[in-house]
Order: sequence, then C-alpha cells, then structure tokens
Amino acid sequence: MINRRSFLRKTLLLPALLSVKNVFSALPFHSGRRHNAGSSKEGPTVLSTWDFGKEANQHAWASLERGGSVVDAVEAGVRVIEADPSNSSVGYGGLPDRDGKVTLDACIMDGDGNCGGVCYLQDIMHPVSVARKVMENTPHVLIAGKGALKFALSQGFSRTNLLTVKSKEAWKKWKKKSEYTTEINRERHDTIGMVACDEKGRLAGACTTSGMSYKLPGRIGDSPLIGAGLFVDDQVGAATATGLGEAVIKTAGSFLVVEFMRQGMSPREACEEAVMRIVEKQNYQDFQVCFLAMNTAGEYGAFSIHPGFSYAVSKNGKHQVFGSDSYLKKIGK
Ligand code: SD4
Repeated sequence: MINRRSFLRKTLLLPALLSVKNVFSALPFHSGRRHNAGSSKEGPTVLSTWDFGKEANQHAWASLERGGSVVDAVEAGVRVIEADPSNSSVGYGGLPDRDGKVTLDACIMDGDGNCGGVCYLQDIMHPVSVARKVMENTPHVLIAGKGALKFALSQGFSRTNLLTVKSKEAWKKWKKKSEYTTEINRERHDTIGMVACDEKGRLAGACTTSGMSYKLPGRIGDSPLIGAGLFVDDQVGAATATGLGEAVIKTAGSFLVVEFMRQGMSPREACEEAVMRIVEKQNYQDFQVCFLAMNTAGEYGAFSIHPGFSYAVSKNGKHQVFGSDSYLKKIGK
C-alpha cells in the first residue's frame, strides 16, 4: 500500500522526471519506438509512381545494396528524378506557377512515424533532402516557403535556378491564354512517390513534386503532407499518391490506404477502396488519382480512377513497370 510519505516523494519527483523526459524527447526529434525487427518475407521491395520510377528504383536499389538504410534508399531514388530537367513536374525543369516561379513540395517518412517535409520551396534542387533534414535536425514536421529556403541554406544546400529554358517557354505560351484545364494522367503534374522495404522489413517512403503547373502562387498539393501524399507505418505498410493533390488531401488518401491495410485488406484492395472513397464523393471525371502501396509482407498493389497510371516495381534485383487497374476499367468505361 502506498503511504503518504512515499506518495509525496513520488509526486515531488514527478516534475523533475517529466522535465528530463522532455529534454530527451526534444533531443533526437525522433520517435522513441524501435523499428520492427525481423525480416521481410519477400526480400527488399521498392515501388514508385509512373514509368520514370524505374530509374529512381534502380538508384534506390543500388543504395540498399551498398548497405544504406531504407530512408537512404528512398531519398537516393527520388533525387534522380528531382535532378532530371526532362521531367516537367518534379524539381529541376518543373513547370512553374502562374507567376513563372517553380515551387516544390516534398516529404519523407520512416516506419516509426518519423517524418519531415517542405512545401512552397524555391531554388533548391533537392527538396526531399531538405525534408529529411527537417525530419532529422528539427523538432518540426513541415516547413514552408521562405522559412524552408532559409532552413535549406542553413543546412548547406545551395541555390539553383530551377526554371529551364524549356519550362519558361512553355509558361510564356500558357500565359497567352492563362487557362487551367485538367488533363488526365498528365494534369500537367506528375509526382514521384516511392515506398520501399528492406530485407529486415523496415519501411520508408518519399514523395516529391513541383506540383500542379500554372497553379495559383502559394498552392500546396498533397505531396508534402503526411497522410495525404505519403504514409508509412512499419506495423502495417506504406502508401503514396499521385494525381490531383486536392482530391487526395480531401480524403487523407495515403493514410486511408494504410488504415485499410491495417483492417486486413491487401495493398491492391486498399488502394481500390481509397479510390472508391474519392469516386463516391468527388467529380472524378476530369481528374486522375492513383494510389500505390505495399504491406510489411512485401506484397504490393495499385489502383487509379482512370486508366493510364503506371508504376515501377523492384524485387529480386529486377526492375519492371506495370499498368494499374482502374475504376473506369472496372465499370467498363
Ligand atoms: C500535386 N499530387 O501537387 C501532386 C502532383 C501529382 O501527378 O501527383 N501529379 O497535386
């Protein structure tokens, strides 16, 4: 039985204990939980959105083979696409907003729930790496705009003009009419979202984009938002999204996919169910949304509203691209 003296001793000690705990939890900026130990039944797996994901996967795979962590792998993978000027929707060479400014959104997350993101970031080639610094070196999750740029510079990143001649020409042409129309599967924006699992079953993901081209200045999509463009949980699986960010945000898409997997659905079923949530609530005819997911067993799947979504899969050292099933195909349209 607890007597008055020991009760007093315990309660008097409590504030001291709490403050020590606060100091510790503030220091590493990381969750205290440890990764699920064990091994992935199917070996390492890397998934990413669209055809260009294949090249990104190869780099992620090489990083895993070099002994890098699964977070290193997803960062290395998506960086390749960020630096590619021929890709008009991610990083360098991305199409600008209405004012001609290239603004970038990205996030990164590990299976323990540690995560970081940047949005409305300008002049930095690798937003995903800045997002990782947010995750590892700050107590925050998301930093925007000028603050994100200032933070990036403080972390040693240097400024680069991301508007290529080609993108500038395209923007000037667009400006003549200044019309915004969605274009399914391009929608003038194609994000890379990547999720990966190492041989121990540890998961991570990254998502990076220049967002919707000719967007209103300041517009932020789903890609830097944890739970929308990306969600990872070592106990269940990981999911990422591409397509019209507004539609994904409205349904907390990637979180929803992971939660459906938690309830027992396969990755493919979970992606389909999340697409159905959008189809039931939104006018999906004019826009595309695609989900891509894996579970802790290394099984994977994808589903989109309209046909035309492709995704890259790396397993057993093989890198392949597949087309996803879609809602419209399923209903015979
Ligand atoms: C956005 N979801 O900013 C991103 C872009 C994208 O295919 O995924 N495009 O809305």
